[in-house]
Amino acid sequence: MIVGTAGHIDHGKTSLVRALTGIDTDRLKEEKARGISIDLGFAYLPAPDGSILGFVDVPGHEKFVHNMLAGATGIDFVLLVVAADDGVMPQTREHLAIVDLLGITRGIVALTKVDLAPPEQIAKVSAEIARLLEGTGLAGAEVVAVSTVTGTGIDDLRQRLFDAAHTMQARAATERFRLGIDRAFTLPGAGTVVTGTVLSGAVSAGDKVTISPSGLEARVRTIHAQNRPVQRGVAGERCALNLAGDGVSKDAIARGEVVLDPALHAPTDRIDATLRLLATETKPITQWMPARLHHAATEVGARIVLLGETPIAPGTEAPVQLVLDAPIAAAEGDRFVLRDTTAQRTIGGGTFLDLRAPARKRRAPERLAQLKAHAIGDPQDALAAMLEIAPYNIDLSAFGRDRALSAAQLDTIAGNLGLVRAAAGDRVFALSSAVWARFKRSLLETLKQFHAANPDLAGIGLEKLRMQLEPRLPVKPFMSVLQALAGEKEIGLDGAWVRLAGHEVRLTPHDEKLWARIEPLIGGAERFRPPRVRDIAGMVNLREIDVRRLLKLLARMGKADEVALDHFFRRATVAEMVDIIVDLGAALPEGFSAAQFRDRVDNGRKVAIQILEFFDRHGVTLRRGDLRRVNKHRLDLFCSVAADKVSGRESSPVGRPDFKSGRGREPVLGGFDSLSLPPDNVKTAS
Ligand SMILES: Nc1nc2c(ncn2[C@@H]2O[C@H](COP(=O)(O)OP(=O)(O)OP(=O)(O)O)[C@@H](O)[C@H]2O)c(=O)[nH]1
Ligand SMILES: [Mg+2]
Repeated sequence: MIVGTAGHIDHGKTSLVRALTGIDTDRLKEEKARGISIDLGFAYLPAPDGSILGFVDVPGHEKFVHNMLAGATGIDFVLLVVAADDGVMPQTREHLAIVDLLGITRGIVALTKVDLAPPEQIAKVSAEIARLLEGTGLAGAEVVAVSTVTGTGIDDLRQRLFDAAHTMQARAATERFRLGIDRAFTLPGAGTVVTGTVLSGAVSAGDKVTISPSGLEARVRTIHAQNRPVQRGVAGERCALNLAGDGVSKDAIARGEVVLDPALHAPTDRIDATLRLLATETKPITQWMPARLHHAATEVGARIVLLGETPIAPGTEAPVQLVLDAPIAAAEGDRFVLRDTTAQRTIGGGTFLDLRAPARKRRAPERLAQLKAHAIGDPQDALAAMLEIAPYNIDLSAFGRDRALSAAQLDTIAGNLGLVRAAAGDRVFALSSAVWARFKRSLLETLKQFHAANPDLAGIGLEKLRMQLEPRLPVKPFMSVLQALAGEKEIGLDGAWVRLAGHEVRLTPHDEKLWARIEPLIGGAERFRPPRVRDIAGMVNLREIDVRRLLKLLARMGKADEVALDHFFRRATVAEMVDIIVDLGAALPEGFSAAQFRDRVDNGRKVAIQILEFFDRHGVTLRRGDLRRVNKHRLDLFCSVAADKVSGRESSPVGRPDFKSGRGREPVLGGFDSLSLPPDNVKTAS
């Protein structure tokens, strides 16, 4: 358990910690000289049950409230100190308000210096304290009268702290690791050391960590938890980490940064949150009001954007967007405190709801509905609620990261909810099974209607299809979902075209016969320089116009391509040429020339250039000067994208594509990384 002091200057916080632990936490020369605390002090006390209590002693001076804030995050238990002779004073109120805004509900009031106050004064201050605590999370807290001069109440108080620690439930360490840094220093012989409270998860010697927001990477060499050398530090413990790594030094690390699991490093400067304005404020919070934001041990300038209709009145709570001057490392559900720009008073605070807040449409009803779902504390309930509302899909990886969830936790939640997951690159998107069913119905119905209206087309373009479906999925999850459906043989994917599995464009018997005569002419040994429409017409003794009509029809069906005017190649030949340029590209990463391509297809300079220009138009090749490079994102355009071929190229992170499994082992679909060229926007040379 970590105990934090709170209270007005000179009320006896440091003296009390010393009486309880035997440790003087005022270490600084200036603190000694002035007789006040300036920065945080730390002490430890072994309990009879073998556990160790950590103490964070904070300064009471109004100028050092920012230091108090840095220490107050991460404490479990507050020791609110009120001097019996002085009574409740301004920083008694302010520290109490801060503790309350941080959501700390366990604590004891130490009524100090009772040797200096007569009984009636003690009674008066006790009543004052009871009134003060009313309406806060500490309402009804025990008040213990103590004196560090006479020793009154000290043993009793210590025992009560031991009892509290004994009943305190250890924080779960199942989430990913985060530690808010309150000190960074160099230890002779050891190197760089950072200290702070482990906010979530656990850390072990040897772990790789990232300092966020700076992004500095480090390795944990050794760990002290609650002042003892250990192999592993867990949530709720004060830890000192000895860090190693390139560029790791005390000057490269600042108080307020967070040491975290590298997977969590994603600083943000725009956060949607709930904000409660303290009842003691005299003015409401208005649009774009500036403030100082305190989170963990960090402090940053911020602007407040109201998400509700009206200014926030004192004593009330409302959703806001916080636009920060600099990015911070945070997690959803973290508490924050706001102070005024001159750092003279605390004005309010609240809870972070969404770390990826949008800059636009931030007050749209749809957005506010999402925010409501974000406000749900339990991650499984929150996720279920989010997937019930537009846009009906979520980047599951980002959701897990922003709540500091471990991979195992996220997996369990997705399994419990029966989510359908789609892998796209290093991200995993999720849909509820109900939305998935709706999406699939919409997809199959759209394809059916498209085929009915366009019987001679091979299929609908990917992007056109995506825009028509309900719900509309982002490109990446959309692609991996299609991929999975193709694997299930529900649909067919031919390059950038999508069709129902059963759909096949059929030529009339007459055209069929004609094609049987023409195909060998453009598909044989001369396939890289096939005859043009006019030559074919002569060879099969037909009118040019009839040959052109048939070949254009075949192009629409995806069986031929018009590479240059009246010059058609079989689709299979185009696919073969794509393989050739891939080959050339691999051999010549700086680019290949038209002559080098011509040598491979042996078809003469003019035709070779026309083919390359055709590829340029479709984005398959990228031309610079006389050289071309291959655009790997467009390679699917002319080949039939068999599902197994694609999933072989990029393996799915969890399992094989498997749509039919119900709850329990949920499917994660292998997917591809980029959307091929939307064919609806491509003009062929005709
Ligand atoms: N008579 C009496 N004096 C006390 C007692 N506790 C503390 N003092 C005195 O009160 C003064 C302030 O004590 P500190 O412990 O430094 O007070 P603090 O709350 O830590 O002050 P800041 O950290 O500066 O906010 C010192 O001179 C102490 O000796 C007590 O129980 N009785
Ligand atoms: Mg002090």
